[in-house]
Amino acid sequence: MSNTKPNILLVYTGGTIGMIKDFKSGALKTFDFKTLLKKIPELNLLECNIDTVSFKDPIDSSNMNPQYYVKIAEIIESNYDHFDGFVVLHGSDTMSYTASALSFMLENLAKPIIFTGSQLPIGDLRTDAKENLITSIQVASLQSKGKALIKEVCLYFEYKLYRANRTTKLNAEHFQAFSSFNYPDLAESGVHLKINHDYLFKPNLRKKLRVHKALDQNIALVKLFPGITKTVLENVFNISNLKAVILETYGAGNCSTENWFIEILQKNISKGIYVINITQCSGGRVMMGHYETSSKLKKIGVISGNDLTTEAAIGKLMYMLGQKTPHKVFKTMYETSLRGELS
Ligand code: ASN
Repeated sequence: MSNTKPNILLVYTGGTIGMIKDFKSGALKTFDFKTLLKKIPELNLLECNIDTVSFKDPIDSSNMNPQYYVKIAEIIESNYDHFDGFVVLHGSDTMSYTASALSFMLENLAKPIIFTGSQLPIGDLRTDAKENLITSIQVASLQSKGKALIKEVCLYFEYKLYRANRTTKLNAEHFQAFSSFNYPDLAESGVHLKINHDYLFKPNLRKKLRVHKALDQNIALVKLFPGITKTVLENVFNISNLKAVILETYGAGNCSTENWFIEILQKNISKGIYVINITQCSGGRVMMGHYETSSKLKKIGVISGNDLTTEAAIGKLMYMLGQKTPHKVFKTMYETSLRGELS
């Protein structure tokens, strides 16, 4: 490979971007990556060297799971020193979950990992795949003084570059499918590629990349709704080996003040199960103690998820439990920003 142009590795995991219609049923299914590349001859015009690696069996991202996260992390780890940037092609449905988890798994990352995908397959006449892919590669190629400009896990979709662990998929139909409510866009693609330098993550460059592959899936996510019963909550906490529950509460972190509700939480927190409070609103944050309806949560030791997205809250939890983070520092560490995931 040439020394002057950046070297970019494309990692293909699956998703609509590389799908075709099944002849018989008409349903979309994944197809071979080599064919995908043939559909975009424009890639040869980019000012970088592109190499590719593909999952042997590409998947619809609804089948994504932490074992695949490890596979992606291992591909990045084994190619880290040979490439200047990485573009991960991924289905959009669970892209924010994977990209958020990867942001925690890759500690001291000093190169760009850009997740992208599309709403329409690359072969479709009106596809959004080409722009998403081409600009993602350009973003991953950006350099400043011979070093990567972007040093974090990002998500690029429909003209916007986001910090991955701040994103959520919001729309199943629009090309603008993602949003980052609680953190500004890192870049916008128009006639020019406008980078918001102040918002880029600045890692400690003296530290070497560490790849954490242990993720603990013994967690549950409960979205509160008016009318949720004691039986439902009790049964969630009775799951064997359960280590933590993320509660999606109302507004600024509020919930019912009924005795049974608080008692279940209190009993389980004292048994050592972590309870994390995030808001079911798309934007804004949890402020326990702001309303009477969240004061009790604060008192019994519920952990504040602040303005974490659900996707980031899950990734951070699996990562911190996988790390065997000691009980006495768990709350403080969870409430601290590790990769720019909370404000
Ligand atoms: N079902 C697809 C996936 O997530 C959706 C997409 O990529 N637009 O794999």
